[in-house]
Amino acid sequence: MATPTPADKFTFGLWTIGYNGNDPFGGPTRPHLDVVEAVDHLAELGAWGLTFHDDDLFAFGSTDAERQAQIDRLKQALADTGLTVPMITTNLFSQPVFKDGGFTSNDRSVRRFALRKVLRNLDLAAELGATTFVMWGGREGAEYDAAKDIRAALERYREAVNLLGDYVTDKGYDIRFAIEPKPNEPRGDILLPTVGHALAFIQSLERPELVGLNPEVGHEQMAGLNFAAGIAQALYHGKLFHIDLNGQRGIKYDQDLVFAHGDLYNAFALVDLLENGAPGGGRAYDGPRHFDYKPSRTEDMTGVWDSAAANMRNYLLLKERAAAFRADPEVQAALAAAKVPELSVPTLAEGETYTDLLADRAAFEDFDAGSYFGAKGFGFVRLQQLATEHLLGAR
Ligand code: 3MF
Ligand code: MG
Ligand code: MG
Ligand code: MG
Repeated sequence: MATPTPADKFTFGLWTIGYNGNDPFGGPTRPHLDVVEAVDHLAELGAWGLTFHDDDLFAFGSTDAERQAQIDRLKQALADTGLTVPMITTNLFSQPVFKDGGFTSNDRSVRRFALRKVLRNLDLAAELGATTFVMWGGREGAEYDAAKDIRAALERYREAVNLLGDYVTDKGYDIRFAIEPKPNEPRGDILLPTVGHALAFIQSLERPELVGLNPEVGHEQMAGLNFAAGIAQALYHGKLFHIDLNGQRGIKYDQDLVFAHGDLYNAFALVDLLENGAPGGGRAYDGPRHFDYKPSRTEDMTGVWDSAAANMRNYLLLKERAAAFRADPEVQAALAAAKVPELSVPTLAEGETYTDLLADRAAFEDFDAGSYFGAKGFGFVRLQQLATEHLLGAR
């Protein structure tokens, strides 16, 4: 049951399984992972797709021939295994040229170079059939307030995304953009730090319909936010275009643990939402279940592949737990007692106006607000205990 198949739509970044252990305090602890080996292993494990940054596949500064050779090797591996490339993204953060950002660098010539790098990668996305183009603006930010005019930076960000929207539209590409918020790291503060900031920014664009979100579990949790709740709001606005699944334990550096190795309750709520959260039940999100994690630098290559499998297994186990939770008659009774379904009933009757509300004595004059003291508890704790027991496999 908890064995992944391509129908589950599990995808991995090449930079995830390919993480060599390099961190700010120490060098690599593992060898380089070749893309063909990555594709073969992922296919064996039951994954559906691979994603990558341009620089993951071919080194920055590659000649056209070197670049093409790597693209061809990837294409052959995809043809041999049936793996897909549903999303690609551009690295605008590793090279020295991007030390003050790409789209929002104070240096105009860097911004023009960044746009050219992304346009080139959009052509590759179209060539490989990727329909989502993620944009994580890791270096779009600052450490010092006087160093960055935030309103000008947002205007340049907007200029860039508008141009990319024009490009895919004119080219007829079937590609949508997904902005990935993150509060900090590597910059002291990053622009569009949370789901909420990004949602507001998207509404300022010329083609907002082309742009959505790629929220990451750990990124929202680094800001102390509830990830599942953020995803619910992204879904509410029709903006969940992609998702980065991983684990994070509290407000600290970006841990990128295996999915469910962080806040397990929130992972449970998230899977329940994605799998059962459509209005009336069923999948609320049908896109890739994309893992953006880092196999800890303590692990050898066996540990890398074990951790890749663990991401998928944990998702499927939580999916089973969430299905059992929903099917449990005691849970259904507890949900009803907690009035969870009642929140879907509009507060006003059909056609009712504020005049009608003001005339309704039962709503105010005759309403016994005091009767709530010591009575009419919602039973949310009982509901959470039932969730806990399902999560622990006790029911
Ligand atoms: C960094 C990230 C990024 C993005 C990637 C786009 C390197 O914290 O999460 O991974 O996910 O650039 O998908
Ligand atoms: Mg991340
Ligand atoms: Mg992360
Ligand atoms: Mg990410």
